[in-house]
Amino acid sequence: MSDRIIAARVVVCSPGRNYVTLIIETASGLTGIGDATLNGRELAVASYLADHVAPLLIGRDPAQIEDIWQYLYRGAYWRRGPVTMTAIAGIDVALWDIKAKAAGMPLYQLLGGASRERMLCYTHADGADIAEALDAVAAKREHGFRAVRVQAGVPGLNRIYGVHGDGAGDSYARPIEGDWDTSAYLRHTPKLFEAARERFGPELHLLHDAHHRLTPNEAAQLGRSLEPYRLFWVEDPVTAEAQEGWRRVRSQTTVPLAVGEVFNSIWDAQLLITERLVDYLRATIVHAGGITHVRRIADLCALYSVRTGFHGANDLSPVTMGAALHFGRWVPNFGIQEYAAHPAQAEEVFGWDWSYAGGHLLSGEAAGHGVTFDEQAAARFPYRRQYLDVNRLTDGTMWDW
Ligand code: GCO
Ligand code: MG
Repeated sequence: MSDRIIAARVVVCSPGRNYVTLIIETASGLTGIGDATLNGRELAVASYLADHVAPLLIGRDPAQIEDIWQYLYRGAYWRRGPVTMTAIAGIDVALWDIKAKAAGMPLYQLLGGASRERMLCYTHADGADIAEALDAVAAKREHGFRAVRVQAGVPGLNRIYGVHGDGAGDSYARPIEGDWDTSAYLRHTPKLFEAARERFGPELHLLHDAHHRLTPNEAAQLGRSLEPYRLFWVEDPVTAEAQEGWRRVRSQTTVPLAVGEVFNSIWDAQLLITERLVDYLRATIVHAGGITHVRRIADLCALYSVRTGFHGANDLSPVTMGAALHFGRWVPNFGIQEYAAHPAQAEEVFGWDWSYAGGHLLSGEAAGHGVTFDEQAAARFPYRRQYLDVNRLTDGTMWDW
């Protein structure tokens, strides 16, 4: 006999940072939890869900995940975009959670079973200068990390991505403005990785995030200058919109390339995948339509030897990490998972059975995705408006953050 959705509630809370959570309840007593957090635009998604979409779910069979997904995507005239696709993802993950709980299985079993026991992960190390950044890398190595993303301050620039916060923590009244100078960055970054290889030897995986700031030709220069240091990847060297620009980057450098944390659909990635212009796809479950859609992206990637490297900053809630680790446990073309610890207060609101050990992440064995949400605890952490940084060139011109 089929079950029925009887409630779909959105809760926005801020245990150390803002999270949007969707709770779906069924007539048979099952509860599914989904993450619908879009950093800096949380209430837009909350409204999309609560005001427009949640009423459409009531009375539906929660087992019909594919039809509900198609109804919300294909059925909507105004589709795609971060707000829509994050809202759909929240619903999709809650429904997969319910389906796995109904089956009494951890989610990875429903997806097709384990392809691996543990998922390689990378974390962040940064510093105001090269020495400080390398000390931060050393500290991460002490914790067992085998892959570390390294960002260092650039002489002459006051505040840049990844060094002075990830842009989400202190911008309450107005976005904080960073500054940027591409030539200074291109001069400095090879020195950082030369020093890192010298200090840590050949085995540690080193990653770097250029955060969408370069032209394709500048990205090609960066890639070539980093080739001697054998990076695991360079992330987002150019803006996501510069799709054909990736052809130039790819043809000029062999540095492995990663992209996709701002992608919302398979259409954003189609050219990059099918022309083999990138090595790792970072589209995430929460911002690209949930498990149902990211599975399609990963399958397309598999045809072109592109691997997953999912976004895992801490503005994606523990629910997304739980779902991503079940996905990573299954997906044959897994590459690496980003991992940045959540704020301590998040543990008062969310409970999870995934864990970190020795440079890897492990998915749990509880039925569903293994992440719980305590609505009463969430009420102790009310939403607070918060912005991502913005970025200007040193002459004041607005630039990509
Ligand atoms: C990363 C990302 C993040 C994003 C942030 C935006 O590689 O982890 O670039 O730091 O900027 O998640 O909300
Ligand atoms: Mg990034």
